[in-house]
Amino acid sequence: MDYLSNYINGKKVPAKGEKWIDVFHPAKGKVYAQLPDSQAADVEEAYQAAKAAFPEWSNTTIEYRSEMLEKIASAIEARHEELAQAESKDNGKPISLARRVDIYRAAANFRFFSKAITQYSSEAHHTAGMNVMNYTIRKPIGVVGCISPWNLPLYLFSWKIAPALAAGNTVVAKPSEVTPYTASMLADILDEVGLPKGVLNIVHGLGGSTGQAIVEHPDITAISFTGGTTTGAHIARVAAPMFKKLSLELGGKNPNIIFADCNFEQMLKTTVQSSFSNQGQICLCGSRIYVERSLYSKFKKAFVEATEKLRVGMPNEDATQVGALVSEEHLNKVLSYVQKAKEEGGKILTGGNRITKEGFASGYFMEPTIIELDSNDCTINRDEVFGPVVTIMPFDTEEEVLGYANATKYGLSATLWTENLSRTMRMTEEIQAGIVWVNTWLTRDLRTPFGGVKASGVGREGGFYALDFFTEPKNICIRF
Ligand code: TXE
Repeated sequence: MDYLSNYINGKKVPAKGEKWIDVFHPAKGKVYAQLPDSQAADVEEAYQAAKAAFPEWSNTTIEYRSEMLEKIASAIEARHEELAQAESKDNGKPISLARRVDIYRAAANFRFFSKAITQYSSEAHHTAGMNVMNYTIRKPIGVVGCISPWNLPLYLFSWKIAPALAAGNTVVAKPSEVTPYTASMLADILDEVGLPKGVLNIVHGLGGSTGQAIVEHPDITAISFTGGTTTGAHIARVAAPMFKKLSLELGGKNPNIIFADCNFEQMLKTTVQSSFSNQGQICLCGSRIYVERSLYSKFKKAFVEATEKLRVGMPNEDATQVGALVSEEHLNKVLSYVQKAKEEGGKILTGGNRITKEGFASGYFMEPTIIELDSNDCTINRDEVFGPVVTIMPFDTEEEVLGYANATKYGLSATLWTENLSRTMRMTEEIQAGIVWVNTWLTRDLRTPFGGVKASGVGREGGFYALDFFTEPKNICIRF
């Protein structure tokens, strides 16, 4: 059994209390590690370390911070396989995905922001005719809080930490209690590269204790959070009276809109990925699939066939395409949505069940599931399910499908498949989402704004948007 520790002031330290939380191996349904449930006193210790480190870190040169992040990126790459194995074990995701996406991107996040910060510059506004010059400097905020979820553990942890550090802040960070392992491995990497002590502090524990203590801390004045919409709303309520700066990346219920003129093969291949990658546990997965009626029966047959060919298997096997869901509680939640969909008239075209065959019974495996609907007005098309479950439904007109796409409280991403340029321009303008992919999915350029509208969040991450979030602009106006 592994016991994880907090990483505060450059050292692995035990939490002050005695409360421990089990960490499960989702493919086996067994506890393999424990992490401390850190309380307010532990967060305070982390805050004090970050506060003490701030003056020096925020006054280092950009080149120095850039080099530090670069070293972290290289150290992650050097341990790529070890980290990928750990992520796959902790989360249940296929090892191939952990290698190709999670750990690759964790290193890329540090490398990207090591470069982005060197291109981040101040603005000046010369007010001609008045002998006035305004210039705007961007100062780091101070001690900031980063709270991340379990679906892409190190990937999303680093997506917040890297820009926060690049901009000169010091950080108190909490990974998800469900998947804390790679964050604790990151602590070893920080030691190895010689990140000054106190610059990045990692505290483990439950959302309601450790996370809450970070959000409630009066002097942690900015919080970057990715997680569920309900948690995001709670964090916003706690933080608002203290006027904290908030970046909230929340849930999604993303439409995947397919027109008959699309490139069918490309669309089919990508739609299988956008439906079931990471067991459907990506906030960007396209969980509501709308298909133009003239293509509907061809699509339905081919999509069911392709889905049934997906190899559900042990996460550590190279050939596995779909692994285990992250926890039993989450699996049961996903299954309850399938049950509800059936009660509301949905027809299961494939899947729908927990996998209980030999070798799988104690793990949290579920069949990739397609549900056919005849109405958009049902729970499964309203709530974020966050599992290997998608719905399909035909449509006749652009106006009709736009209505379906926007009939949700969420607005994170959308995917559109068509070769018609005018339709693309019309639809992309009207779809309510922070990100619209056309004839592709999950294609990312780290410079672009990432985030959602409506209940999918507040603020944007990525590129200079993240650096804007993690700095405070100060305008200086000089008359000469
Ligand atoms: O997330 P939580 P959960 C969605 C998905 C999922 C649902 C709930 O639909 O089924 O959210 O998942 C910390 N103060 N997404 O409950 O609780 C928590 O410890 C401060 C979408 O696992 O939001 C963890 O570190 N922090 C999502 C982080 O918040 C608190 C990815 C996220 O956990 C806290 C994951 C509190 N009071 C789930 N309570 C996405 N957008 O990608 C919890 N936390």
